[in-house]
Amino acid sequence: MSIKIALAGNPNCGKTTLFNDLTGSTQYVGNWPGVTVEKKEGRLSGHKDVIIQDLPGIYSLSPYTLEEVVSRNYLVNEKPDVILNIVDGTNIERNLYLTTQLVEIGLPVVLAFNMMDLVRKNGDRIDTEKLGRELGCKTIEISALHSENTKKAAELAIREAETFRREKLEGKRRELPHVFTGSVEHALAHIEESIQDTVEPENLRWFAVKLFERDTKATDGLQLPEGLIKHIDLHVKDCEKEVDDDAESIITNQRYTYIQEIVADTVKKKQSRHAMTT
Ligand code: GDP
Ligand code: MG
Ligand code: K
Repeated sequence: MSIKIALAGNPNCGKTTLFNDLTGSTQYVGNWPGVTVEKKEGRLSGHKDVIIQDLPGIYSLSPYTLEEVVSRNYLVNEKPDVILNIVDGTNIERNLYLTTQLVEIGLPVVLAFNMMDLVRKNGDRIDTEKLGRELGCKTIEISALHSENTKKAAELAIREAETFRREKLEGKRRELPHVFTGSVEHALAHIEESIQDTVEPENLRWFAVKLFERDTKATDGLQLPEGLIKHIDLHVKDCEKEVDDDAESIITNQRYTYIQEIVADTVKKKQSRHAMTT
């Protein structure tokens, strides 16, 4: 059975280094259809049935840059078997913003905490297992530059893809992290309910958040009836009134707040910036 692993992460998180390490000389380089964004694909060394798909480096899955749109269209429409999300261990807080979006898509996500050689050198501590439990992902610590645990990361992704496939057949649904506050969750629950006949159960959260944000690029393909879109918008407007902010900012701000909370609980920097400047 063939498996497709998509590599996703921020710019400079070490994606190319990992991709080269995993695929060796079996790379194919082209462009994504219709755009001059580089597309790189390769075969996992030693596994002829496993394809590694490199995605453009991105900070978010918002609709503003070509790279973001290419990445999310690929993940949502082509549906790789698993996402291997490379997280720069020296820059956790910024990197996890993308992670909170990736887990909503409804594909299994494995978190590879990269640059662990630097993290250790700096004397910082990251409870990667706890972060994984919080975000609902399997985790591994790697150093792509030193080929440390890279093969294991790919193998973990393969196992996750197989587990997810089995669970889907059994009709199991995975729990998502609790990112948003009550009034947002309330609106999202209503939206999910109103589109449950249109999208696959595991993709409900992704489309509900996109509809909440009025991200039409992501939701036009659903071809929802006009009346339903108006109905959804009433829930969004209620929430905007209650939180006193616009929908897109609400989602963005609550992601940041959530990440700050889980990072405060799991990442201990040896030297805080304050300690260094005083
Ligand atoms: P990309 O933008 O995500 O493709 O990142 P690159 O693979 O180009 O890596 C960015 C920089 O980080 C390069 O200078 C790499 O050599 C370096 N790098 C990647 N992985 C590691 C790692 O595990 N440890 C260290 N110390 N440097 C790394
Ligand atoms: Mg690169
Ligand atoms: K092209």
